[in-house]
Amino acid sequence: MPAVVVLGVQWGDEGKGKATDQLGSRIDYVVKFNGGNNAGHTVVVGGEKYALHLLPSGILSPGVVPVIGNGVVVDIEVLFREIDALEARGVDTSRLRVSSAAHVIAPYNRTLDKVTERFLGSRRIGTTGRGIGPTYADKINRVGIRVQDLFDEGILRQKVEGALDQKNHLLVKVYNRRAITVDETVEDLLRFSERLRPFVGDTPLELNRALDEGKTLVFEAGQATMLDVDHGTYPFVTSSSATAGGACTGSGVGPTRIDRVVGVAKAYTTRVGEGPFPTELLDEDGEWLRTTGGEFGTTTGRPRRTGWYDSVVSRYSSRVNGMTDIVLTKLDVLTGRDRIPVCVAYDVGGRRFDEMPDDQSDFHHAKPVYEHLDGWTEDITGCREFDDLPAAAQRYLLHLEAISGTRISAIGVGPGREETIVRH
Ligand code: 2SA
Ligand code: GDP
Ligand code: MG
Repeated sequence: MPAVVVLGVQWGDEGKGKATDQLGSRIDYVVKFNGGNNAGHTVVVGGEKYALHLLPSGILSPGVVPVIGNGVVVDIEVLFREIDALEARGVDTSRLRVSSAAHVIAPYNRTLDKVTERFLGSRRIGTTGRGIGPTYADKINRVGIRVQDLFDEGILRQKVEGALDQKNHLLVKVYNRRAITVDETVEDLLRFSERLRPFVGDTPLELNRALDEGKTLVFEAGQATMLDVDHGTYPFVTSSSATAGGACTGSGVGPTRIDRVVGVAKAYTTRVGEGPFPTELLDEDGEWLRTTGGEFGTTTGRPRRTGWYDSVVSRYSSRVNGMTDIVLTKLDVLTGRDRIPVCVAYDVGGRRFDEMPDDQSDFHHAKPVYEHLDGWTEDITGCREFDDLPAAAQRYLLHLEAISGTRISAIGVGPGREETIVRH
């Protein structure tokens, strides 16, 4: 498996960090290709818990080269905070590579993210407030700052001036804030540039050469399919391509070189932030899932919204990503339920939708059509083979596999690296 994409099937936090980390012993490079420090991956190694935001999960495996690809937006201060915290715990971060073409989150974009959300009021997206959306907007608007600009103060100054022309108008006239100066911004952006320099390089070239040499690459998505700017529940999405195509544009590796696309899905569903969520549970079952599953944001600590498994979402995700495998995580969380509902279709005002409605209003009004499967009470965290699982858990998995559009090749039965059942 020379090149594998690992991505989220639902609305994020499916356990992509753990899924990538697990492949660790067999891989040479882990490439982050979208998003920034809005992401939060929790990986548990030998009982030690690591929360990663900007760094790819591969940083925890000795010998793996972690790469921040051109599609990522980088908050340089956060990057070094994360590096320092890991170094303090004995993790070697010296192998990190950062694309010279990645965009940098400027301080004014963090400010704009927060004030825009406040301004939107009830129409807010529920962003992480890290400046992600405004930085991608600058990229598309061609007024972004790239990593390579940090090594030429003259060019950086020019670009910041150009960007601030627009921002200050917005900040002062619309949001009633003080204007931001070019000097303070340039000073802020240059603070870590010398420290950053040794990590920076032509990562598309390095990755393609690594593939030529037969190395194994994992492309690790931030966020998830339903938060993808094209394929997600727009406008309640993040501003990057979290789907399989993003792995190519965000890394400079062509689609013909990708061998497998692994979708990570929870055995139920969660969502952070605003936006439609058909299987959401606003009752005690939802609270039970949140408490039992520990569903609180890795980055912001926000409680995650919870609901039952939605196979309409999984089939949609299977399609738009060309998924070859599903890793189904957190099956252990469902232990102890008498019956487990699984959404197989939607009802929209009396019309049945077996597939994702392409009209946003229909999706906003979608009510889940459930099938009810038998639950199990046995502790499954010690299971390492499919056959070790109780019969009802096996039936639950086989049913999910039949309705999700892709084979389930691994199953998570606990947060630890080893708490996994591998089928294929
Ligand atoms: P943004 O900040 O512009 O990317 O926010 C836009 C939407 O994308 C959602 N989003 C996320 N959803 C789930 N997990 C994310 N990462 C953190 C985690 C979240 C946290 O791993 O737990 O700690 O709160 C993530 N990042 C962005 C966000 O909620 C908005 O709906
Ligand atoms: P990511 O953003 O997709 O990497 O996911 P997060 O790390 O934000 O959230 C997933 C959470 O589930 C983390 O706390 C993981 O440690 C935990 N986790 C992953 N797989 C399993 C599993 O199979 N069982 C249990 N109980 N927890 C898991
Ligand atoms: Mg997460």
